[in-house]
Amino acid sequence: MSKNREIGDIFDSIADMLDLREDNPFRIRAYRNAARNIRELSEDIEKLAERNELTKIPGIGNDLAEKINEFITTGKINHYDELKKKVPEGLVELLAIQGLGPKTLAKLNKEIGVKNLDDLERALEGKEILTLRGMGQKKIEDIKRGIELLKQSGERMPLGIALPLAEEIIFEISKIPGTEGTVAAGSLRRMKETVGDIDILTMAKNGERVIKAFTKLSLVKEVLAAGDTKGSVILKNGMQVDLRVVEPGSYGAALQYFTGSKAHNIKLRTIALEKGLKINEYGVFRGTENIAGETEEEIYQTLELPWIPPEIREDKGEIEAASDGKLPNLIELRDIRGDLQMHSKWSDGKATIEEMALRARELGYEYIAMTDHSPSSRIAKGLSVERLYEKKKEVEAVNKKLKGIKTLMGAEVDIKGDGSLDYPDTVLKHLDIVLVAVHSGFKMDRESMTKRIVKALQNPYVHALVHPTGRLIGEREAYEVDMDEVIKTAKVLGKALEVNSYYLRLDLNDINVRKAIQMGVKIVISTDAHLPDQLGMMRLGVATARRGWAEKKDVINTMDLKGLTKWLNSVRDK
Ligand code: DGT
Ligand code: CA
Ligand code: CA
Ligand code: ZN
Repeated sequence: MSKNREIGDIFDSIADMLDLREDNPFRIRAYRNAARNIRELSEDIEKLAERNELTKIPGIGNDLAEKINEFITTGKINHYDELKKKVPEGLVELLAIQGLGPKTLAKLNKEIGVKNLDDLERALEGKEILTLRGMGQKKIEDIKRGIELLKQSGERMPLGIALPLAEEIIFEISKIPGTEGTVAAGSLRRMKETVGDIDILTMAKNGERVIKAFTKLSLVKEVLAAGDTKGSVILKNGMQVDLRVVEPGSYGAALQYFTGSKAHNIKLRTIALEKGLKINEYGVFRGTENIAGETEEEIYQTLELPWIPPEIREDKGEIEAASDGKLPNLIELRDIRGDLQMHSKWSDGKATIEEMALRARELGYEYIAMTDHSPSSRIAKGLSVERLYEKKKEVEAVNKKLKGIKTLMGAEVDIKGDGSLDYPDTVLKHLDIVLVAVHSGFKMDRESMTKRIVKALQNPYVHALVHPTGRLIGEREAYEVDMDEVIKTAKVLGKALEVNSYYLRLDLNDINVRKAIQMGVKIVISTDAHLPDQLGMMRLGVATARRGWAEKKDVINTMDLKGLTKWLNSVRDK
């Protein structure tokens, strides 16, 4: 459904450019809404267009439907091309800077001629910028920090965007005649939270023909290289894809080599040398004799190692563990028995409790927890105590109606500035599961933030701290907090820490997961889904937990309902 994504992206860029031109806010919002709704469609937009049903999409009127049809029939949108001529390209890119909104940017452009990042950085160092209304030293510092963050995230793409894209490309490549065993390699296969580029490997006899077909895929914008074993392209969304075509005899060697990480491979090469072997992307060699290459297993075997899961190939002790027979038995997606954080229409979710429960049942889950927001999260339509009890009745009704899936009544409760919670204990004790989170006041100093979170965990009714560091990949840094202290507190009190699977969160990250489980703290992997489709993000959370060496026993939502209920009760009995 790449057209859905393409059109969504174009509508977003149109909104960006209109924003910079200080156009009508309603129009801008209309484009953004439309973009989101198109991306969230569960059907191909071309099919809807064929049936003349575009205006059935929420937020799409005749005007936008016409633009969608224009794109489907001609491959472009005139309005978009016209706008692009009027707004400097460098300026649009600056919108990605956190702390710099379209209004300020428009002013910077109009009044001091900022057209790109260079201009902006120069302006931030000068005096003239201080003459702009609303621009003080604090604002300047905020923008500088935003630039820093953007540069750090660079061109890296969140795993949650790259993964479905890679799957689509892999599907397309496997349709090219003569290809076999097409798979992802590189950081994508290692499920790193962001990827620099997508690496794909396939087997084929006629490499040149495969590469040629690859460069002609409809997602491709630009061809960087096209030989007979390697092709590189830039996709329409700016992402680079490298395809390598190998022979069956060296498939395993190439897969191992191109999966990396570089650090892991370097260590393997050293071990090979000690054994008098040479290892490269074609195989393992003793002198000129090729002794392995077809499968990854045999590559590792020649080095007297068991196969190592890609997610932990980072040279962080996995090779030593493998050699000692102490590799972790990593958790798998199929171990997950339920999802313990999600939202319904009661707060800011887009589906009913029943719709969420039904999808969870389809996924084979045994239970879910409905954890809508608490009153302080006003934008997220947090529930008053009164509404919370009304919702509890609906949960009970759904449980009566649906067999085979149990819905636990829960809440995601705001941790207030002083560490107290957004519902009183008299209310919390009536909930099956209580999650706590920081949703405001991110800019506290480290000591106060640590105290705030520790105090929240000390509440006897609390089960888990969710999205524990508050970071949003490429958008917002983690707040200042002493995670070691938080982990220690969780350990002492027997509380769980979440790995939030939402693709921009993945919070705890791999490093903190590893710290937590080393301390013996339990993890809960949940999606924070606001629609049924988002329940599918569980695989990103599981991957993050795997990167942190988590095993099934470390994760509470691998227990069956009985085990989980026992655990939930035991937390409160402590
Ligand atoms: P990325 O794309 O920045 O997210 O990270 P990777 O790990 O996918 O890196 P990439 O795309 O540059 O290369 C893919 C893999 O190829 C990498 O993980 C290991 C292997 N590789 C690349 N360059 C070297 C190298 O100089 N030495 C070794 N041993 N392996 C390399
Ligand atoms: Ca890569
Ligand atoms: Ca690459
Ligand atoms: Zn939330």
